[in-house]
Amino acid sequence: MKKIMMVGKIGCGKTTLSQRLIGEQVSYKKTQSIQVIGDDIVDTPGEYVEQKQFYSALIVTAVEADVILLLCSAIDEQNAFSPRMGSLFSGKA
Ligand SMILES: Nc1nc2c(ncn2[C@@H]2O[C@H](COP(=O)(O)OP(=O)(O)OP(=O)(O)O)[C@@H](O)[C@H]2O)c(=O)[nH]1
Ligand SMILES: [Mg+2]
Repeated sequence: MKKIMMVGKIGCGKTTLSQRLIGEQVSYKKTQSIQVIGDDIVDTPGEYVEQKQFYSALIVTAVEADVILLLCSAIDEQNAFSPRMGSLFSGKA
């Protein structure tokens, strides 16, 4: 599997999706720091995209990932991503 990094607002479902992708039982646990789930998924806290001072942490963590998933909740009326924000990640997003 390609190395995936999850990026998105608090509670959008990054950890839940990661657990489902590796076939783990879904259990709620607030992500407080960058976590590796299974062998190939890097899960990030929603605060890292909601607070600009953490963008640099996302950018350096993305170096090891093949694909960056920018996730939005289907029921959220606003997303956290500015136009062309994916370009921060060298075309991997
Ligand atoms: N607070 C809370 N939310 C839960 C619980 N069980 C499921 N959820 C819901 O699960 C949704 C997705 O949660 P996560 O997958 O942890 O979301 P996330 O994107 O990883 O969020 P962060 O880790 O905070 O960045 C949330 O929007 C919650 O509404 C629970 O026990 N407590
Ligand atoms: Mg999480």
